[in-house]
Amino acid sequence: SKAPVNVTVTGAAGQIGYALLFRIASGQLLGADTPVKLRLLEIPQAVKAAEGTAMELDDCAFPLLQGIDIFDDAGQAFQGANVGLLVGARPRGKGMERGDLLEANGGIFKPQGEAINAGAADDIRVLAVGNPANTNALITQNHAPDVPAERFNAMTRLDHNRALTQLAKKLNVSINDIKKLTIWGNHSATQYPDIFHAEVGGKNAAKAVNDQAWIEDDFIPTVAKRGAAIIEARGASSAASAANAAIDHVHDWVNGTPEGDWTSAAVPSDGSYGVPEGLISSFPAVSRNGAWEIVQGLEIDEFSRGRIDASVRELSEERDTVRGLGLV
Ligand code: NAX
Repeated sequence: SKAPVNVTVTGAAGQIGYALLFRIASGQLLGADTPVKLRLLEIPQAVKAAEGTAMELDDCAFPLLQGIDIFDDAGQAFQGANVGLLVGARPRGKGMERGDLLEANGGIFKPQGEAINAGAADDIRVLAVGNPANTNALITQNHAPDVPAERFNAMTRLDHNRALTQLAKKLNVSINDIKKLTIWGNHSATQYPDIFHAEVGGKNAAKAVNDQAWIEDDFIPTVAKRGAAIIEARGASSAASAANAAIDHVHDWVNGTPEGDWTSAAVPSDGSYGVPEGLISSFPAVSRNGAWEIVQGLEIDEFSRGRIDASVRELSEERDTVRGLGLV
């Protein structure tokens, strides 16, 4: 039988953590034939809550779950980690400027990068979920120089999944009929959900929609502001859907994406589509042999160019800010 995979989850006692851990332990992250060991990282005040979640995990008697360890020290939590899900982050407080937010998160993601560099397994794959996810991934990557840069991703899969459903509803088709949708840029309000290369039942999705006003005034803002709409409705931010997207992202990264389709993942740019090299930006991506490849050769029209550039500009500004803080 297969050796267990060590999965480190930060922010394990938070609401995404609660939605995520049971799915990892049941085999949905890596597949039904892969045993897992969970390594949970929390701040000291939340260790007790993480212990409570671990008790419930025990009570599920998951056949694939081979162990749970809980830590309040990043160095220990990332020892031997094969997968790191970086969920715990500092939320934006009242009156906090973007620079303050990036600095506070630097205090979390810099030591986690160092811990990954020092102790993670050679095949470590890291997904930043905690916001600002793209730049948190960049900070982590910069403090793990011995790990290949492409092993650091940020999550835009929730945005991708949100966009799939909005488009499916508009066209009154099944999710399964839609292929090749793309989220470009930053996981923020500037993100660009692109249906100009998407296909529905093999035909171009934008042509099937045939309504530029819907794309600009309805679809794009609905997807980009969905997080706020969830908070407004639920009184709490997206949790189960965010956990689901993290599962989808890592599952596809490890096991590959289906032929004839792609997904969206924020990966280090190689300069494709004019995105400055090194920025962790969302692209159309396929996964082959355990690694992401940015889909090449898409024609970008003027409308899409403007949207991509605006989101990438924001990512560049975030990078400049964390550079100024000495974090990258
Ligand atoms: P919660 O506040 O419920 O949980 C966060 C947990 O992280 C807390 O238990 C906290 O104690 C822990 N934590 C804080 N600092 C830590 C550290 N240094 N090491 C380990 N743990 C630490 O937030 P939750 O709703 O679970 O959201 C977590 C993050 O996901 C937030 O940053 C949120 O903005 C982000 N999201 C990202 C999404 C995406 O699509 N990329 C969507 C959902 C979500 O908004």
